[in-house]
Amino acid sequence: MPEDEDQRIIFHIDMDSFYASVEVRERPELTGKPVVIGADPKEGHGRGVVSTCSYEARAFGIRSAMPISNAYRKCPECVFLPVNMPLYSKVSENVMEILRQHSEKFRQVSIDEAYLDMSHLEDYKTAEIVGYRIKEQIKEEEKITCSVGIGPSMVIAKISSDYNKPDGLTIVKPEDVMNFLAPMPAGKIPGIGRKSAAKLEKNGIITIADLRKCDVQSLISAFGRHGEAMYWMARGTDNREVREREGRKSIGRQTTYEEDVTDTAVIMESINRICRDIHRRMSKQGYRCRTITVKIRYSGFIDRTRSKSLSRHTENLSEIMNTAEKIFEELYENKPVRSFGVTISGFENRDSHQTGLNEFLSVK
Ligand code: TTP
Ligand code: MG
Repeated sequence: MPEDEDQRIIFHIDMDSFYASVEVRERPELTGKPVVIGADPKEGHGRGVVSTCSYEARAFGIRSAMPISNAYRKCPECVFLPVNMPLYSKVSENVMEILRQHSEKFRQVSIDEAYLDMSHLEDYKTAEIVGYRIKEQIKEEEKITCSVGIGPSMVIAKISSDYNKPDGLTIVKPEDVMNFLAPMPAGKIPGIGRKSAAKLEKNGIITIADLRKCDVQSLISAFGRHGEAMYWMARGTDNREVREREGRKSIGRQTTYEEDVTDTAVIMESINRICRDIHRRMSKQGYRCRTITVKIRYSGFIDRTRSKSLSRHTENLSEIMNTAEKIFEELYENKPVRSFGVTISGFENRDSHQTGLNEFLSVK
């Protein structure tokens, strides 16, 4: 474990009722209504389950993974909508790009949640300000809310983002970790599912404070390898580092202008800056890319996206920049631009590449 373990500041960000929030954003007339996303309820005879539901629907006892027929029985007046995965994936990508701007140490863990190592902020006061800024940015750009947890390790950040949902922000400083965890049900610890929680309960272990009374050996004999992690997590200790998964599919960045922009020179400047940034991040991973995508968001949240695939992979910054400029010129409709982004994808490892004939000829 690094010596300055306690000094880390980790954020966990999780969107609130994600699929449902995106649907409500698309249909503002549903704001404040109980909305259920999942299988067709067929007036109570439908098969399949609830993917998620708005907080208003949760008040009726509806939950993720519940049979849709049950949900219908609990609240026939709910608005039932089918899952629109391409839409949620797009929103997720946009949110993740926003989060990535805040730290190089980033890890997406599901469609709607990610960790950031924000230790560079150095203190929790600044972390709080930045936490609220991230919430604002997501609300402003994607019109959905999220909950943020901030603490000295991934486990604390994760538990605290869930502590005050929806639209919450919870900070647990290192000195408060033990008290924060003590009264919580043991099942709050990641990896303690319903079965493990039941097994603990049989032995009189209900809260995390109870769990702390168990010695590490007995936890290992009862739960195997995970027993040791449980022992440490009950004390808020979790030395996992926030790292991006290998083999990511794209690297992108977008910029939102303070005021809508009509001057193409300003956008060309953004292309330059964004391409330098994503190129640097790609090189760090040891990748070359093949596809360049440009996204223009006009005022009024109208998005236009276009991609170009090169005839071969490249790690050349000017080639990426020129392609992005060309796409922009083709795509731009002379209207005020609210935000602008470039993404590169179609990666291969620099090392696995064999010199192509074109490249060979161009190296003089
Ligand atoms: P979650 O973050 O677990 O749930 P949520 O965002 O809907 O609500 P919360 O405010 O409590 O965070 O999951 C993210 C999305 O994943 C969710 O919107 C829908 C999908 N999902 C399923 O499809 N099935 C499931 O059982 C769960 C838990 C989630
Ligand atoms: Mg969520």
